[in-house]
Amino acid sequence: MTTRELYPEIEPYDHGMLEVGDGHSLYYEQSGNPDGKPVVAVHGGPGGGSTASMRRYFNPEKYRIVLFDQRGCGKSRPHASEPDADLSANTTWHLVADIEMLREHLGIDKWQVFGGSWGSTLSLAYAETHTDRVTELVLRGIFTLRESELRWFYQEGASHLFPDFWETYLEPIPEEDRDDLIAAYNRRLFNPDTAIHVPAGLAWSIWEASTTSLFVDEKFVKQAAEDDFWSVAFARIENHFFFNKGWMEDGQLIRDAVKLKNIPTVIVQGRYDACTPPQTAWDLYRQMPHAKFVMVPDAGHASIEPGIRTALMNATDEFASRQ
Ligand code: STX
Repeated sequence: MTTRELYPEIEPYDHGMLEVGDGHSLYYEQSGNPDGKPVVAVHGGPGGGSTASMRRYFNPEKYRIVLFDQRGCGKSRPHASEPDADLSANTTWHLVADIEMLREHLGIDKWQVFGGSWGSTLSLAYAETHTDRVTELVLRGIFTLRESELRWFYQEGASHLFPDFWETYLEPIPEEDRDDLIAAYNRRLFNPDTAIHVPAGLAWSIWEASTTSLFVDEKFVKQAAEDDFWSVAFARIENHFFFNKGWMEDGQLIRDAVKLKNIPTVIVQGRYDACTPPQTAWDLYRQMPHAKFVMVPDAGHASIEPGIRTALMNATDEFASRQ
């Protein structure tokens, strides 16, 4: 299969901070065509923050591209890497409400929702809550925060594929405390002592960075290892959401996907996705058979992998001219 390159780099024509309540202010930006079809790109993690490359999955002449940083990460404030960060007002449902507030703030009636990994989780939660605001869904590396999915990646499963990287993940946690690694990490990540939460944040983030692509993305691993500011916030936010099971019932997002039957949807999944294995994407597809399912045969989890990015761009191109 021929693969595509991303659209050229672009700069936002507008950006700002939106106060969403509870003392949180979110960074947002718009790029592409101000009169184009609106799309909101929902980043992963949670806690990953938006990146400039996320603008490049959309034809900039046809789309009005909205990116934002979810509570506590990226350029949003307060930042979750602060030693005594308080994440109590940072939950799935706060973020769903934030997306609605941003939509209203920008004067957008309906928009396409595009998200991978945790971005797919939040996109599903948003679309199932505000179904009439969503024109299309483009979802990748499907993650729905079920206990089985969390177990796979943080307790036992992916560990069997990456025994070498797993050792680094286990390092901050003493042997006698490994029965529930998400809980063990929770205690360390939220300890206000930097000598405790920084090493835990780095180890957690390095694990994820090491395992997201079919071939190890050394640049991403290096970033996770060197950027405490990013890694501590990423680890804390992810862990906080997973420790609390996303404030959802197990399987809720897949169960309620029947509500999405009128929303044109593309699901893009890497066959060798070790972070969010294809089972979840398949279970979702079974609940929304109207979706188009693209199984990329030679990819892992990351949106930037050639087969994944090509399938995503084909999807946004196909939807670009829908009214
Ligand atoms: N978390 C998967 C996820 O959403 C379980 C994710 N993994 N890496 C990312 O997001 C970034 C590339 C955004 C850092």
